[in-house]
Amino acid sequence: ERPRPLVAGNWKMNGLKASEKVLTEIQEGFVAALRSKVDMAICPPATLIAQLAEQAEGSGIAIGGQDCHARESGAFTGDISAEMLADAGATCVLAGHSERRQYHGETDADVAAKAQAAHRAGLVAIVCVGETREEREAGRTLDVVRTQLKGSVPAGSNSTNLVVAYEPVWAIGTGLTPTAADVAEVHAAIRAALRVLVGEAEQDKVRILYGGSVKPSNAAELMAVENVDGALVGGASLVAADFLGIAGAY
Ligand code: G2H
Repeated sequence: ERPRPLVAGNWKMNGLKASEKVLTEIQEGFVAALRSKVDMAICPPATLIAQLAEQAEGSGIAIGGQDCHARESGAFTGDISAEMLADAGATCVLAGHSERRQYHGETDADVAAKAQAAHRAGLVAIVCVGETREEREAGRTLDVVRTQLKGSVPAGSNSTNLVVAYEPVWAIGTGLTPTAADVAEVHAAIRAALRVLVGEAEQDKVRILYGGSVKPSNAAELMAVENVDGALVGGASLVAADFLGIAGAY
């Protein structure tokens, strides 16, 4: 039995108060037939979490953060803790998105600490992994993804507090996507690695999302791949019709 799919939107650094309209449209389109098949989450910028969490209440759409600090509070100017996200109404948070790894130098150990903080605050951690173009061309994809997973998934993770997102860095925002066979290979390797990380009884229930240039036109093919239990959607999650189209691919 496959886990219930999750379609999560990552708005990145996009969205103002007026973006409530996008959520309104998504809510209107998240009709019973769709709701019965997929879970949905939106990770807006932190400034919008409280507002959108209030708006989304009762709609079945979860609101999440895009990052959190490892500590609960303290002298960390500009940072936001997992507890603050939870207090604002978030129920999940991305950890180790490649843009955080790339632009903020986050290491696997940093990502594990953030995911652990998420668990401490009662949030689901969506841990992101993925290889660069150079790593893929050097044939190191599976090695890189296994190493990232091992270093980024904290102890105490299970199928209710962990989601893994595989996002090949070269596919992010580029319009390029790996072939279904490539995705199948990496997701199978992630599933196998999860055996060790969360245990035999939990590994097949952990959702493994694919992310990187997912759009309505390629969603059905990607989502049909074995061990693909949903999508992490960037650009297309900013347009309600596209995001709903992707969720409708199930
Ligand atoms: C990958 C993805 C969402 P996009 O970063 O996290 O973005 O769908 O724009 O490639």
